[in-house]
Amino acid sequence: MNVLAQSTCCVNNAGAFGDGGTISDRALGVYTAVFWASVVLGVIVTALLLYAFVRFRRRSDADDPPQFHGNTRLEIAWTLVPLATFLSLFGLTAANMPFINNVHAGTQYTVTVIGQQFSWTFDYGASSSGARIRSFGTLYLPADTDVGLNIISTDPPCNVSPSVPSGSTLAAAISSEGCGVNHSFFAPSLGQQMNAIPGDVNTAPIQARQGTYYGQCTELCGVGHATMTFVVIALPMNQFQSCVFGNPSGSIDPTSKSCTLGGS
Ligand SMILES: [Cu+2]
Repeated sequence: MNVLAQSTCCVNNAGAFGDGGTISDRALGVYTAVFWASVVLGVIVTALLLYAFVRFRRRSDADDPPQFHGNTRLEIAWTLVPLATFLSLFGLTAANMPFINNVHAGTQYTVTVIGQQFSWTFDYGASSSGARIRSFGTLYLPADTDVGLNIISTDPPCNVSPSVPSGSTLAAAISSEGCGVNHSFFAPSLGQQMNAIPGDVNTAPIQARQGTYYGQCTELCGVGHATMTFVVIALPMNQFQSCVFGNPSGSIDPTSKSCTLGGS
């Protein structure tokens, strides 16, 4: 519902090929390099195959096409060229993984992302009055600024159905196992995805250009899984400050001007 309620102003690409920020830029850069390397390799291999089909085909029943065995130069070439190709693509991927996975050095803002059945809460710390500063269903970010995410799941609750006799083996099994539910924070156009696992804190960096982005839970977590959507709004820094930290009581008013893009 909150997705539909958003204004159509400033909505960025919601797909996985969005250019939402520096992290998605890196992911897209690796993807593009791998894609074009695959296209070039595919064209070369297809051309060589077609050439070999035609050039070395059997022309008649009596014809014995030329046989190749132990052509050392050919064998070295078709071993080294793919090896060098795949090692360089592996190197490119491995070199970019820390930037995509690890909270960047010097990051000043940390937001705790709380997944629960079936919604997302975002916690920005304590206000001057000691109250938690939280937003629900919408993650506010300062634009063009590195932010660290601590991603957790607060599920259980472990609700044993009243139809299961209390004290029974079944009730004990339900309450001791299988209550913890994983969620997964996924903001495709910002190039970030991380599981939310009960009892664990997973960290991830996030960075967004000014705009509105959509996200969703990507870990099947129960009957309301499909409703676990969220919105990311990247505001200019001064707007972000007054939207999130401007109220001593800690509350964030999503309808306020400071929390609205283009509001100021
Ligand atoms: Cu889910």
